[in-house]
Amino acid sequence: MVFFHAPNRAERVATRRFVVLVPPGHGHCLVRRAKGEGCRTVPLSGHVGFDSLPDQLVNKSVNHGFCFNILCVGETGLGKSTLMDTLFNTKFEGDPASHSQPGVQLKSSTYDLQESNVNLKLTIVSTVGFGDQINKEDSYKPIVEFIDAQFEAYLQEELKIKRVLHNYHDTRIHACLYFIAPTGHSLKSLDLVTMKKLDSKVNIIPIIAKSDAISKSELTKFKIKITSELVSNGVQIYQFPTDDESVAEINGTMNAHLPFAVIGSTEELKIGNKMMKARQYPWGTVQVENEAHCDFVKLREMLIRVNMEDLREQTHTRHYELYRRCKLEEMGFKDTDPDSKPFSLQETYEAKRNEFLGELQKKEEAMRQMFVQRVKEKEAELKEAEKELHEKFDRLKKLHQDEKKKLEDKKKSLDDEVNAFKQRKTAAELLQSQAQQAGGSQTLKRDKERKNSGFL
Ligand SMILES: Nc1nc2c(ncn2[C@@H]2O[C@H](COP(=O)(O)OP(=O)(O)OP(=O)(O)O)[C@@H](O)[C@H]2O)c(=O)[nH]1
Ligand SMILES: [Mg+2]
Repeated sequence: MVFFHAPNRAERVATRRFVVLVPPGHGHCLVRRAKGEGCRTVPLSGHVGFDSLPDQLVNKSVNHGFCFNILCVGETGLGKSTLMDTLFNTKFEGDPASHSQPGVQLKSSTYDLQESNVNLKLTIVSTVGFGDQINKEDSYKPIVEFIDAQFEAYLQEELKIKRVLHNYHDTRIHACLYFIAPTGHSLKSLDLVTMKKLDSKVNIIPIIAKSDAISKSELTKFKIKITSELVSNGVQIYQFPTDDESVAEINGTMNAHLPFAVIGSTEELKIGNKMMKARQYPWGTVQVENEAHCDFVKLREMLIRVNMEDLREQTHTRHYELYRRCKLEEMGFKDTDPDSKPFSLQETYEAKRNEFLGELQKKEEAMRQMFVQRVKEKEAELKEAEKELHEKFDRLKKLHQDEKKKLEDKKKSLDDEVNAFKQRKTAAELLQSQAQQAGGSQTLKRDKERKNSGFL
């Protein structure tokens, strides 16, 4: 059975102060005023009834219900799901992740829980694939982005004209349980880098997971080593508050036990004549809720039973406030102007609008200049190309003319040669025909002479 502490921390503080002001058995109230404030102390002569204010506050909160969001950051298989099941005494769904995820992801599940008449909307967000990549440089990024996304969603709701914050499902992370592997050596650089990136955004509670894997003496040294590494690297972990005197002592003691060494198990074993959550080994049994065996009870006490409200409050007043401030400053909102006068929303809006319009104009001008410059460059390029083309054309024209002249000269000389040849040919033919004629008359003469000599 899980017990939620109602009233919350603020209400407890309010109630305590009230008790101081109204001595039991007195029908009237001593109304005090703080020094320097301009109000008078007046006695009441009868019961008025505003002493029920804390009760009204508690009733309202109980009727409305509570929400609590836990982020479990830790390597695959370190016992995140088992610890959540053990802490809340139930079985949440959740399949084991594989070790072959290409990157880190976050898985979120929301559950409605009820204990006595208190309703709790619990969201458990777990890392999937954390520590499984060869290059772990960016492993923290999806976690930071997830936390910021929840802050951003809340801020957007706050900035709406019609906002419904009382009904809003607040998904901002209230507690980050950081699971440290039970190596017994020291923190891994992945742990240090991730915690350092998260410490200004979320309440980090470091825990040594599967602490049944470390011996008692090793565990003491391991805790000291982890604490000194966190300090030397400037990692701010969540400190249980000691300003509320009703819990100051227990919280102070518990701060010295951090990081809690936890063991998770949903298995119930009979020990003596009682059923207890435990893990059974060949050599014996380790009891989850036995403070001599591990710090599970301390964690449950601190996280759920004593400081749940402080974790919620710190998330809103410290981490969300920081996110909101940075975001609003980024958007140009300021509380005071350069003369330390309050800045009105209207002025801020107008200043931002003018700044935006100025920037827009500058950008437009720059773009216009760039356009003109580009056109000029293109024009020059085209002119250069045109000039080159003209030169090329002239060159080709000249070349063509030269070629043409050469060809004409060649043709003329060929024509001359042809004519000369023709003349030579005609002369040769004439000579040949003359020779043939001369040869023919001689043959005739010889035939005649032969004939004449034959008759003789
Ligand atoms: N020895 C030991 N084993 C544990 C402890 N807590 C869980 N386991 C075992 O470790 C294994 C993984 O536990 P899970 O709770 O699934 O771990 P997980 O971190 O949720 O794993 P993923 O979601 O897959 O990253 C299971 O076999 C659990 O029984 C523990 O405190 N000590
Ligand atoms: Mg799991």
